[in-house]
Amino acid sequence: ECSDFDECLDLANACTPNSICINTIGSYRCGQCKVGYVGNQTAGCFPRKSCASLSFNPCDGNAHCVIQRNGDVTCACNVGWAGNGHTCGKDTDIDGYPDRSLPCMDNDKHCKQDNCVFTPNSGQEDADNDGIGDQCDEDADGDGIKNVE
Ligand SMILES: [Ca+2]
Ligand SMILES: [Ca+2]
Ligand SMILES: [Ca+2]
Ligand SMILES: [Ca+2]
Repeated sequence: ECSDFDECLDLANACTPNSICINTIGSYRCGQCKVGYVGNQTAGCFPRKSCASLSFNPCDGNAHCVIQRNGDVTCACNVGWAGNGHTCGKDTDIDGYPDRSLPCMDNDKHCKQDNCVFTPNSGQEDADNDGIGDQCDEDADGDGIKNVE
């Protein structure tokens, strides 16, 4: 008499990790990824990115998690904070640029320091390129003569 052997219990990784294994009489089958995982038997099953999942929380403490229409998860800084969502810094004038430059400044312009910290200038215009935004540059065109004169 032959008895069935449960490959799902007795073989480590009979199916790709985190996928469903179904024992059958004399054999076994591999099914879909388990709930909360995406992928397939050949590519592997990986944790589904989710704002609710504790194992996947890439957002800054001052950011919130956003699920895009295509299922991607992104982070956005909360109101009063600016940055790329993974790193957020205080944004006093709420124009989307932080009061101080953030470590992500090489990759995202919204991590660069606001060139006019207390005046909203979401365009960061700086006609004379001296690093002081037009909105608070006493000599916006850099010709040596103050705006008021
Ligand atoms: Ca700002
Ligand atoms: Ca500003
Ligand atoms: Ca300037
Ligand atoms: Ca001037």
